[in-house]
Amino acid sequence: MRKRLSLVGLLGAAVLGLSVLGTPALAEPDTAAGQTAQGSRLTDVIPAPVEAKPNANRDFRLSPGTVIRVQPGSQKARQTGEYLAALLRKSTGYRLPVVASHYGGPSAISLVIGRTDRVGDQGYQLDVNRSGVTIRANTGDGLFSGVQTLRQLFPADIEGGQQKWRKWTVAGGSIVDYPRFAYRSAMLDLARHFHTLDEVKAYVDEIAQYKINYLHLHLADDQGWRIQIDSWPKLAPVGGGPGTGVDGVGGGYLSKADYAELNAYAASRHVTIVPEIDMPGHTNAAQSTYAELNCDGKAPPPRTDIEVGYSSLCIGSEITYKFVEDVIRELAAMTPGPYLHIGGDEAHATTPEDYAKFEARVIPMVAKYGKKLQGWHEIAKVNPPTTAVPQFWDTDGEDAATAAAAARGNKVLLSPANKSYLDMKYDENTKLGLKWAGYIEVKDAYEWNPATALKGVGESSILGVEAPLWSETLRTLDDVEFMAFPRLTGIAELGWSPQATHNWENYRDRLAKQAPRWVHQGINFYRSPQVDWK
Ligand code: IFG
Repeated sequence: MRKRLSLVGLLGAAVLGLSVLGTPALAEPDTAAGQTAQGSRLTDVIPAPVEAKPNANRDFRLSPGTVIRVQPGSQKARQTGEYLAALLRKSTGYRLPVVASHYGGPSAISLVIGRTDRVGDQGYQLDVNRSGVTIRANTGDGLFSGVQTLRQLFPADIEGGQQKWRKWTVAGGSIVDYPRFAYRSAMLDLARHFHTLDEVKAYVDEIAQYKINYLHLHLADDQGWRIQIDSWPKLAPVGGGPGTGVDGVGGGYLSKADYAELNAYAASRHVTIVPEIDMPGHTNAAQSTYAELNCDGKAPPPRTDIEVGYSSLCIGSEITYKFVEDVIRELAAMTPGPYLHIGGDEAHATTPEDYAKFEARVIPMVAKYGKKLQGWHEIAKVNPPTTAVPQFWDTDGEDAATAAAAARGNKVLLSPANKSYLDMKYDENTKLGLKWAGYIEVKDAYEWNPATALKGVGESSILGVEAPLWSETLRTLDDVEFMAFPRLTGIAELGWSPQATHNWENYRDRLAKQAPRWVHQGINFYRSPQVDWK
């Protein structure tokens, strides 16, 4: 991943070179209880843990002899152990071997998957003592979440790419933690502008540190088709060819091999990919590639503008359903995750009757190929199966069809555009982004409650939250990061932490302390004037 060799890092390496003979103790100023110098307190973590009990008498200092201990026979624990070791070795220079053993010795970080009360299948318990750290969870996902928390308990320097010579102290105490909502998601639009496999992998790493566990990829739209489909072989190379994308500069697509690699990489970060093929609207890239997909048999020209709502598959034509089924079949076969998103938004060029006819034929295809269905909340109008997930994206906090679906038992994914759309400008000075849903500053993205965001859809009907990032105005990973950070961390906290912990003043202090980490990671975040950045 991208690392910027900082001057500090180079100086640090020079000091290290001088100090091979000994390790003179670095004085570390005394600090408030539970706050190690430049380290962070248990209560600084984002998302805020359910329960954090600092204990200043139990600080742990990593040493060159520390081991990372995993219980014998657990491949999941070992994978997370290796992930943690890689994170810590870079900046400490310590060997930190991952050992499978029942006992860690005098200085160990122990990762254990075993019966752990109170934390469910995504939570963890974390205990810091003088002799080491223990993270316990019921599952690999929970263990990985615990490691993301531990990562934040080390000084921010831990995120540096070069060895730095200093004390690596973790504040003592214990945490019991588990998520409010099981589904916490980001969305990246590859259709308006193609983001490369490496850029998406970098984004996976960035969102995983805040316990986001799903990444929705918008893979097809009017301007571009971004995933290889063998049975319609021109879709990707033509629909995603050079010059496709807004302003004609967003060309590219994921081959099946790329997509497999991305899913595997995301899985190693405990992030599940949810692919979206938007239909029956937002389909110009497919229809400009295959003339037979148009009612008049004529292929419209490719589009590089940002207008929406003008395209529609040909609802009355049989070849449309062969096309859709071929795409769903191939996409389901290459997607390890349980969900397929079939879009359904802004079908302004499709009559309501035709929309209902289309969805009635297409919705069953998703289950036929073994997946659970997601769609923008417009699909709620056609009474989809109660296993389908409408994704709410409007701005007025109300949609009768979605509320009716929730009453029938559908779980709703919340992404209200005026709170969670990361492509909205921060304010009138933001160069990137759009503003149709209003400006969204850091506080706006944080100060809302999913349980009261949508009329008639209460806590028990909410699957989780998502922060979509549309790419009409984005060109680089720096652009993605500028719009995503810091607002994405607020959505991550809304998805994970108890509502009782939501407090803007407390959050903005914790957010400020993330900045040195983002600088080390090379994340191009927006320095909002609402936060006193460290
Ligand atoms: N709405 C469109 C998106 C995108 C967005 C940009 C949805 C579901 C505006 N549909 O959001 O395609 O253009 O903010």
